[in-house]
Amino acid sequence: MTSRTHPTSLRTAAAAAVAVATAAAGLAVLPATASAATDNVTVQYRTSATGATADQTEPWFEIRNTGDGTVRLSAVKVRYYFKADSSGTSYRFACSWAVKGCSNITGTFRTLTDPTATADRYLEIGFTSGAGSLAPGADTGDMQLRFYRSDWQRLQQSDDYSFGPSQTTYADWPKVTAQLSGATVWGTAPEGNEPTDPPTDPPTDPPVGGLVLFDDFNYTGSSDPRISANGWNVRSDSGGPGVPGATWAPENVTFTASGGNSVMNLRTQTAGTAASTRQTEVLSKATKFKNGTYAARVKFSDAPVSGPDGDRVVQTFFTINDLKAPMADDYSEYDFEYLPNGGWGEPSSILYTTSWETYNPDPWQAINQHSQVRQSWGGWHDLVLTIDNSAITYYIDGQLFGTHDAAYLPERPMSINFNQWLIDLAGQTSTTPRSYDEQVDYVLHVKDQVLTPAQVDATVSSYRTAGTTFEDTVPNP
Ligand SMILES: [Ca+2]
Ligand SMILES: [Ca+2]
Ligand SMILES: [Ca+2]
Repeated sequence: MTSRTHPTSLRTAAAAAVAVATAAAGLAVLPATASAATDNVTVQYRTSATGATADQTEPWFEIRNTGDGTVRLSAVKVRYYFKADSSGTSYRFACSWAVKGCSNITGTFRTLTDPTATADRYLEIGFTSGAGSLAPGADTGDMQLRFYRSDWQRLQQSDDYSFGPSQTTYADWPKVTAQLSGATVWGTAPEGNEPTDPPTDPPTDPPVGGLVLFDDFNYTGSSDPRISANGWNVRSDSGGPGVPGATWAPENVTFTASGGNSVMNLRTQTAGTAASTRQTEVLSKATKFKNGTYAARVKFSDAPVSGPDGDRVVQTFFTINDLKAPMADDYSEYDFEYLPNGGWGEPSSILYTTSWETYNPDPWQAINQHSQVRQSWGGWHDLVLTIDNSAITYYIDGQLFGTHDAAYLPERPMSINFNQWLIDLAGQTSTTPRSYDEQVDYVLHVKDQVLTPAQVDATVSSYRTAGTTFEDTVPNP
């Protein structure tokens, strides 16, 4: 890991002014005129499961670019509308085979806002950036998709809006819809259910497909060999950030149970001197995480476990890569940082989310955008960060916390990190020992997919239902 020498401090007016100036310069270099190309796609459909009832529905698609501009597949959504067997029935999506690669195709079920006689749900097909683009006239080739009841009972498809039992070879099929960057460009939705952007229909099941890191942090201790085998470093060196001369204490990373769940505890301690200051950090060994969704359930603490309060600790969840040179713009960092006792000029509790373009360590200069809320954030919180090609968005406990601009998007992959460190020793000058805990229940990353906080919860629940405490299918770049 890079030594994170820059305090994410000095969120000064000067830094903000630099950020604004950079954003304005960015706008100035955009092309003077937008492309005049017209965008359009058509959707062809066939099915190999033609029965009124079936073990699974098999909507196979080919999407063709019939416009004269290039179509990025990650901007395309296709909806297949159907009537659920009952309101309580859940479904699972799968991809059997696809020219564009099943790992690049996603499926999400949502509930229709205005149900009709033949549709109260839909399967929404999407694409990750790995699916690439369609040149004018090009198509996706075969996408052999299917979905089935979670309980594996037969499903009825004769009452489904988008089902076409006679469509045994590919042909245009307007009873599914396609959206391109949110605009409906193909097909007719069930009456009263024109697609909206973003979708207002709630997802009913976690998305399936794509590349995921999930860790429920179910380990026995900091020396459990599975921690390293699963791709984590427990930091043990010295160096920044934090009090000069402090060290990083792997033995202060422990595992305990909370509410029937294994949680990781990062304990940071001090007795008012650099030599007695022991900070904690756990970070992924791989720098392979970029666009997509990052989530963690984290317990911040407002007070020490024992000893006098007041230290300027920073409790974090963040992603980062290395600064190759001062002000190098391919630096990337996205932070949740809680300061229970203030610091960086703040008198008391404050939570920051910060998106970094770059910085210069000396003389200090920061180009970032941040959001902040001054209040206590002690206790458990659901932290979600999403990054796509247009924005960086932070949520806490399902509520939007901040949206940051495209000027701060990452240029290169990053690591995933949790740490707790001390800005300085000025918040509490006593030499009485004290320690502070930050706890982490799980971490989730879904590559190249923007999940809602509800979808994050559903995804974590599905891992727990399956008894899976760890999975990592995110490839190295
Ligand atoms: Ca049905
Ligand atoms: Ca856990
Ligand atoms: Ca950058």
